[in-house]
Amino acid sequence: MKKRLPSTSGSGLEKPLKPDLKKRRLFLQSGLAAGASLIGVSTEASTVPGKLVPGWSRHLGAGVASSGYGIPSRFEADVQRRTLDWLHARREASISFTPLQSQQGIITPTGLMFERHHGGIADIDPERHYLLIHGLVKQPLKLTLTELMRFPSVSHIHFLECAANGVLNYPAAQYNSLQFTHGMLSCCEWTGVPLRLILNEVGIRKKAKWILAEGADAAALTRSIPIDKALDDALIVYAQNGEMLRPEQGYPMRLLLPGWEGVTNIKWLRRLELGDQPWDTREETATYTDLLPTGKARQFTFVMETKSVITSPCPENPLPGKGRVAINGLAWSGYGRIKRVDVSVDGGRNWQTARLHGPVQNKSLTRFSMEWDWNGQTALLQSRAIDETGYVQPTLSELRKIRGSRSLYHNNAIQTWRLNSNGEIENVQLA
Ligand SMILES: Nc1nc2c(c(=O)[nH]1)N[C@H]1C(S)=C(S)[C@@H](COP(=O)(O)O)O[C@H]1N2
Ligand SMILES: [Mo]
Repeated sequence: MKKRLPSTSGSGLEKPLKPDLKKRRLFLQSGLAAGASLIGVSTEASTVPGKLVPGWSRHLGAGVASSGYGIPSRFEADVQRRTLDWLHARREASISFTPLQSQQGIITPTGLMFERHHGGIADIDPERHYLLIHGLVKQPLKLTLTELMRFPSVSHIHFLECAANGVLNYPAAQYNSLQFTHGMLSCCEWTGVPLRLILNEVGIRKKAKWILAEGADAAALTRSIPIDKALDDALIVYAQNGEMLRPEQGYPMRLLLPGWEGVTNIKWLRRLELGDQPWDTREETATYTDLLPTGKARQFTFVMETKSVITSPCPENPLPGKGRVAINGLAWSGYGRIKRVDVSVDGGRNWQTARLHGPVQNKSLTRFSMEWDWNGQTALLQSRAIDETGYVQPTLSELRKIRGSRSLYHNNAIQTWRLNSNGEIENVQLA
């Protein structure tokens, strides 16, 4: 089988080798040393009975957390959103990536959600913000946050994925890092008001077929949304994971279109205008369209199609040694629920059905796992998701055949991790 190794050819990018792994090792060493000197006992001290008892079991701990808002253990300080110096590192356009390699379960901690801003983070005073709903409506409406919160609300778990997630793997692999290949993805519990209820309130005129959604940030980001989605499962959310939205996620209100490309989920939402046709805004013409080999571009490719990835092992999570290991991963689909995930350890020749960890939710991340006896030899690990509509996650070569090499967005191809005999994982692409 021909394999193509991670390549930087033609991209002009440098490929840092497992940056997270190196950092994590360094951190663990220094963290241990600092901890040991602080409590004044040998590093052999542990909580196992019969061994030297460590300081944390012999002395009173600190009282309640010193700050009113808790933070993770200092030994987890390496779990961070990360950015790339060359990739939109400016306020005009910035991106940070979710550390999926450290995510336990389906909920992304709020402070670790990837960010994508086209004009920086708007710092909005909710007292001075309102949402205007106008255009082809019977009665235009202005809604403050307080007024929005008077509507009946729902809480749903949904993933959010940037259409550009996977761009660092297309057409060629560039990074040995799950965080950078798949980290424009997050999943949380969103609380807000079904847009349908608000549209009922204003009264939709017959000719209305599209809605223009506009943000209050410096980019005034706008996208045209078909009215069917607005009446289906669209939400105006004001909270995530049990607290009000973070500024970087669109405080005080954002549009949430479950399963649809991140850019349509307008943050800092200030305006919804109903019209009879799309507006062809910048973010749906110059960008967020997919240029095909024929020279034609696909427009309004809203749905984030079925995808999965093995999160452990991965470049940041090497295997400690041969023997029985757990292969863990995440699967999701913008079409609905995940039905099945298959795992291969031989580059897609043979597949085994993985176990899904329920409850399997609609347009949400879903965990899967498979136990495997690793004999210590090189292996090609892959996962393939299938959703309830029967959609099967494509291989990279299937995707390349249709999309060619100029299309940037919507890379939902099967990921291949090469497991080397030393337990380390490399990002590879099969020919
Ligand atoms: N107003 C506004 N909305 C926006 C953006 C923006 O820059 N401005 N970025 C979009 C893009 S491209 C994505 S992928 C998601 C990212 O959401 P997050 O930052 O909460 O992860 O928000 C979308 N909504
Ligand atoms: Mo995006």
